[in-house]
Amino acid sequence: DIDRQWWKEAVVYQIYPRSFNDTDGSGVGDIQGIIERVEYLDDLGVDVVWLNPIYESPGADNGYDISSYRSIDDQFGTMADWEELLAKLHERDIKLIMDLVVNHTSDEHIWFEESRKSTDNEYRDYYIWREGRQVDREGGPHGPSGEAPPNNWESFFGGPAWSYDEQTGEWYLHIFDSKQPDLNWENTEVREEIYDMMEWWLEKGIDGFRMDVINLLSKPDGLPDSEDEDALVVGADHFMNGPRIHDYLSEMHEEVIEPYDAMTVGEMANVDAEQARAYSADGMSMAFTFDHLRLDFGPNGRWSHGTFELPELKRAMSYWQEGLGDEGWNAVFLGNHDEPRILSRFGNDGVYRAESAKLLATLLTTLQGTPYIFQGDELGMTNYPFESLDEVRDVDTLKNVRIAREEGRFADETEMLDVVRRRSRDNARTPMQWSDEEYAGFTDGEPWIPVNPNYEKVNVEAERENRDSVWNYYRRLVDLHHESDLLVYGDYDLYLPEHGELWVYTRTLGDEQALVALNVSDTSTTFEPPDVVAGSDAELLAANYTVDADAVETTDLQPWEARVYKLN
Ligand code: TEU
Repeated sequence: DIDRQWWKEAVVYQIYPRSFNDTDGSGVGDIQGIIERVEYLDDLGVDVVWLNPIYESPGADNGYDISSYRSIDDQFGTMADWEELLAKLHERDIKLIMDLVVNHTSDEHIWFEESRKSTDNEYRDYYIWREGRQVDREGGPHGPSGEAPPNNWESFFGGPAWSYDEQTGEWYLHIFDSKQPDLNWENTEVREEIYDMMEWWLEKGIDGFRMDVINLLSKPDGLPDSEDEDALVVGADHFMNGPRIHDYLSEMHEEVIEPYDAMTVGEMANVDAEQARAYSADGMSMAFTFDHLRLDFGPNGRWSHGTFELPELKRAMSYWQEGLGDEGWNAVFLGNHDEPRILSRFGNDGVYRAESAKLLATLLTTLQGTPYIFQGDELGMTNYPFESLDEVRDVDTLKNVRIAREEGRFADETEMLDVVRRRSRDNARTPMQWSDEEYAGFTDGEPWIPVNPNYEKVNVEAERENRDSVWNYYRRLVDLHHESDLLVYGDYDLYLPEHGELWVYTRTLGDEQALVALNVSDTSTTFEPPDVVAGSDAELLAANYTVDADAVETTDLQPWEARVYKLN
């Protein structure tokens, strides 16, 4: 009675093309660079590649500001290159999913260029335009005669979610950068344009979409002010999971996704399990949720640092493991191109770099759900040691830091740099480390963003030669995940929820059972198996230390030790 789906059994590898592999010396990764590494992906054993945006874009937000949905940006190559990539991936049975960014376009998209021309332009209603408010507000952006933005919503990247446009004297909504105006999903023509575009890509042979900020599409009538000034971003209470979101997504699913048996993974900040089940009922294959990536936010939210204990992380992730039941499916991930490196955030990127990277690999591949590996995590890449803002490229970091400074939210520059080192999205965006050659073998030119200085030690070439490397461990765990219905479909049960160092769970499918024991700490810790499994005969399926065990017994687990037992 297993509800089998190809995407439930897959392991996904996320490629950030700008930082993956450069073949033309421009310093920016390109599609030919990915083609050159298809064999690498096959060796690692992944089944699906998710490509971050490579569409034509002025690059205000590294491609999340699209000016033409059906073109490849010159800096990455041509449509012919892209077609070659798709063919080469498919030859090796690797599927391809593309990033779908349809909450907003670039302000340089022809629709917006038309839309801003006049209030009666045929594209006016493709975006969200409003008159300003006639209140005199001190500070902040002002239209003519002291006018204020239409409501109090904020942009994710800092400042108001509205910009004034002189041409017509009105304001347009942008939940992200001012160069990313929000599309008006109320407009049927907008929806049809987007569905046509999606179908066009599916016809070209892609296997699905990763859907950018997909639960932001529906904005409520009247665009009311937010009452929740403490929200992740002001306005989120209105524009996340908005009133017609399920109409749009089920319509999208029926019109374009279903006929192709495509997979979809929605990026969904601020959903609970009940809402996620509703998205699943719309046809969404799975969702990225973020509870576990908020635990280290500080008193000033994302741009400040806070600490958390292991039980909180277990609680956040176990909530999702248990919460979807048969009505949804998890996307298991610990990081992506917007987040710090998983090893620096959840592991120990110093003395226990290799051990903790392997522990995280174990977690990713043995929780219930489809595992996502972000490029470089399979090497144990770490955060970048930023020494100054000159090394930062990311619009999100630069803008938020500027505003936090203006508002005096950092005690001093040391605290500012500390937060940047922990939080900047650029931590994930430094070039992939292929070898110990100059610029880590990423480019023959000058890379668009600095290379992490640890590349001489942490790189693909060195790790592939070493049997005990993080890379080889990932490869084995990817295989293990593939071989085992138990690890894909088995139920998750958590033990010792309040234990401060150990994360212990079983996976159960019919009469098969696996036990995972992780010591998420820098110290050796005694593991006393829960009664239900204590003493069972067992086979060790995976371990990141050299150990012998043929039964589940009380034992000391070394720092960051991970064991996966199959119970007999
Ligand atoms: O991200 C949405 C988003 O909410 C994050 O940028 C968020 O600010 C950050 O993850 C905080 O944890 C998506 C894309 O992944 C991101 O790269 C884009 O910048 C953004 O949408 C706009 O398209």
